[in-house]
Amino acid sequence: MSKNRVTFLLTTALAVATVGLAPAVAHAEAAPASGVTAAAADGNLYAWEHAYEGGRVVSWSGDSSDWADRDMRNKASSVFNNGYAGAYDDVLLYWDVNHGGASFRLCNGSRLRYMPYDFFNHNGAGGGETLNDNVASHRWTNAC
Ligand SMILES: [Ca+2]
Repeated sequence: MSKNRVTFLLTTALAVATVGLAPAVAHAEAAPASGVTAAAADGNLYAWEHAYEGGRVVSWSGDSSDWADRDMRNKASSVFNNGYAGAYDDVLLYWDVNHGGASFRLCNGSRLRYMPYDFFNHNGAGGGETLNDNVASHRWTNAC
């Protein structure tokens, strides 16, 4: 076997080894990401009657001028903005019906699991009051 032939074989073997290694490295890097998959956005705002997502749950894909439409006005104690990321993916929660009074910004992907310690901004009637059992309407916006 000539010296050139040996060099060719070694180079080929090295190339094969390198190619064989690349997918393994890529897979090792991709694996952790797939292991921490979060719940997929579904375009809805969720509200539960009790803290920690307990009790009855309702949802809206659009705006609501009065949470009585889901029998949830002044009853919600936990909420989750599971809207699709993009335009109009944030939610403003309002103290009064028809998007009136003070508001609270619930950014896309955010949740409040225990609302007694979350408060409306001082930007209208109900400002500074707890969100717990006080949300009456909401709308999707670009607030965050
Ligand atoms: Ca409640």
